[in-house]
Amino acid sequence: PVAVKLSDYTPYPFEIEQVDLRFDLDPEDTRVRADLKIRRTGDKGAALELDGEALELKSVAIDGNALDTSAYELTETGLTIASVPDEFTLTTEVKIAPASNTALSGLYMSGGRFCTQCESVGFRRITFYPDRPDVMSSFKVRMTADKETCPVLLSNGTPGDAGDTGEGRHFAVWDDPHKKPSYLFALCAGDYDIYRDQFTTMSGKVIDLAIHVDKGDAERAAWAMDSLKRSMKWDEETYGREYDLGVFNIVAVRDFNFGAMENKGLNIFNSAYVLADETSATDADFEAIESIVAHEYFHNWTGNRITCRDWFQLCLKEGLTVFRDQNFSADMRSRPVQRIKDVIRLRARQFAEDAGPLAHSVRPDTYGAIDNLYTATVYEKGAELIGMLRRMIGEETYRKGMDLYFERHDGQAVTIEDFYACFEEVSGQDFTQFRRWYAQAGTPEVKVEETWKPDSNEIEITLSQKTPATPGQPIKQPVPIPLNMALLDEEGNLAEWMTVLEDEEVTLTFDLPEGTKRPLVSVNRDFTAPVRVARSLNREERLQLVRLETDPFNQWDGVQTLAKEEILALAEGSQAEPDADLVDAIATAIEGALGDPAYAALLTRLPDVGEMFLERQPADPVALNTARKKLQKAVADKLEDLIIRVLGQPSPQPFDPGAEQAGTRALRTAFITLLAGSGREDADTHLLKLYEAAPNMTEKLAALRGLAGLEGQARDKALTDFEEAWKTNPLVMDKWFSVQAVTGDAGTVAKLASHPDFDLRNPNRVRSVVAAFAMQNLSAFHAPDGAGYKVVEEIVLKADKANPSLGARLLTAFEQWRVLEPQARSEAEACLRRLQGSDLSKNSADIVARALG
Ligand code: HT7
Ligand code: ZN
Repeated sequence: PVAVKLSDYTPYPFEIEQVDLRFDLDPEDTRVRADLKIRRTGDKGAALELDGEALELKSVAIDGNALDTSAYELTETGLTIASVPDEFTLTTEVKIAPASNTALSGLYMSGGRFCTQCESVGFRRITFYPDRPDVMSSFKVRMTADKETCPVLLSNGTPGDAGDTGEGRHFAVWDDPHKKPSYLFALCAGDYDIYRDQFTTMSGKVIDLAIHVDKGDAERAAWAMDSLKRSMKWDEETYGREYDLGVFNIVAVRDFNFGAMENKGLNIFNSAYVLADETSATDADFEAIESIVAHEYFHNWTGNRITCRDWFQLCLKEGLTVFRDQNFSADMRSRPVQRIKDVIRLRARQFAEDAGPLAHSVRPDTYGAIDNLYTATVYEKGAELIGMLRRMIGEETYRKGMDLYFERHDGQAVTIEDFYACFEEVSGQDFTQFRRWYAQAGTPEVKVEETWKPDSNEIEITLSQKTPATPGQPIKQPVPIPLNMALLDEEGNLAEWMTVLEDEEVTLTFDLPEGTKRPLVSVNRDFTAPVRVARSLNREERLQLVRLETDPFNQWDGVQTLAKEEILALAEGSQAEPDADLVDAIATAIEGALGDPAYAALLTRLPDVGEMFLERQPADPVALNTARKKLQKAVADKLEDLIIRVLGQPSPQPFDPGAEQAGTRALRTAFITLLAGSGREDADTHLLKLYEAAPNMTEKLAALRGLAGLEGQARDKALTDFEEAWKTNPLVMDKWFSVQAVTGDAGTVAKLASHPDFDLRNPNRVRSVVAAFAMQNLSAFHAPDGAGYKVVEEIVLKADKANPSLGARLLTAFEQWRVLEPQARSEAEACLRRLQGSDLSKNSADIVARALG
């Protein structure tokens, strides 16, 4: 594909002052009439260029005068009118067929209802328009639809006139007073059950809130509503941001390419992130709903009121909004636990991306396919950069900078430079060097070397940084790295400070009081910077550090590092069995943390196989998986009594999705996982009992997952029971597909793909099999015989035809192929070459070409 470049940016030469849209909705033949009030703002001779894709043009007129076909040029990608006046109204009429739109971009149908997805370039599949975020306009929408199938008609803004139009049809008008780019346009029409509530803002305005769901699902939207109200309050208290319309609507749809979409006043959600109750959703689902509802709501200010000038600036809204939602979750739950979860996600997804052929900077300067820009780097690393900014200037100055940003740029489409100018102004600091973080791909590695001088009681700490080369960026500059550090001894913290490592290397010297014993150095506490820390400590020193560490993140991370080294040693054969001292230390850390069960649960987690790919190459996923299981079994043996005791206690009742109970359940499910990996003869019968007795989905699913990894009758019984119980609930059935995909092999995936309920058109279902297998079951996906690749290839080729966005996302599972042991590597390469020779969508072709490099 032809690359789009940041350096090619030019402003649009026209202003669209007003957009009037009229929809005559029909699944096969929807008519869209657009009246655009246009004024020239740029070059006198500029032609009017409008984007348009998969549209059947019926008519085009300027100021009411129909244009002859010779007056415009119509192509596969748009409509150009060479000569237009300086001020005029353009009217176009197009025909579209929502029922045949399988790409789920533009106007499409899900579960018999109309819905839209316009970010990033879906609006051009609805009407001809300058479909770019820097063209902001006021939208008025009138839609007509069948009254029986579509009693509810929604769009952005606030509702206006509504009524019958005869012949069983009716209409509704929606008006959005806030100027917005086309990617925030939304329309939904259908028959829903509605969960309603209200929120009173800090200035006393009463907002009507409504969540629209499938028939019969209304009560399952209660948690999403509760999360929405808490998000609204949090944004007022934390950022001084008030909601700006009288209504806020959410619509849940079954077929959706992403988690959710922040359309102005009308958020559209993947139903997986709206619907939850104790019997059908896990605590992870409740947590995800809370954070995604918050994320989309927070976009109202960081994304909608102030948007991106162009798609290269995507991190401006996404990194910042992820940072905001992470802090919301930390305030709702436990800050250290939230930090650990955020870092697990960052390392699993973003560090892997940064280390492979798909590496790109947080603000890339070129892209091949826009959909492929929605990455962990833009979102998660983007959030880390805001976190570093806040740490470097302090919370108060950060808030001042945000206030200035909101005040200065409200109603505008801006850049990262505009954002940082606000922080430079309030802090007096220069962020030129810091902005390298936005331009450079790759995860910096910070090396820590210590010298202890007992004669002078001096400790010298040398910190140095290096960012590895990434595709297209062989040479890297140093970036400012804020590192929270401490010196620890038996009593606690001897000293605590933050160093910003600006240059390639810095040496810090500390004179300590006479008689001080050699202190331990704690680095990157609370994960202040998204870097990899390299230290040449031996096991003894690491064990000591875990014991004395006062920072919960670093204590957890110390255990992770020890576990990683152990798994590597076992996988490489330099050690036959797990070291008893190490297993003792892990068990002791877990036992010591039982007062905070959510944290204790995280301590039981061993690093995933994929995390080890970053540590030593070539990586052998099968050996790593076997080694990981060995260590897990040793920890399970060590904790056997505790596990049996904890699992013998009843689960907390009545169910509450809040942090406290969720923490207790997190420990219970962690122990269920350990039990499953214990190798005990009675593990399967014990798990089956737990499965049958579990009063909530969190524990039921943990037991089912444990059983799914064990052959035998208990497994079959539980899987059959689960399917029978939940076959009419698609979201729960996704879990049934997923547990088998993460524990089975290529044959399991083939079997799941031929199940009557496997639906290639439903992204959730496809992801529950293919993404679960290819991204969470690495030893099977990367099986040396290539069977994992073949089964994924077959399904992805089919999915990609209907839905390029889905196809391309699944193919990112191949991003690590170059680091694999020779057999898997050569099978992966062969598969990628076959894919390259196939008829792929533009999105997927972009991923495959970059993966092959
Ligand atoms: N801003 C939203 C992005 C999104 C999206 C992007 C590409 C294709 C489909 C999509 N659906 C939603 C989601 C968010 O970050 O809030
Ligand atoms: Zn977002």
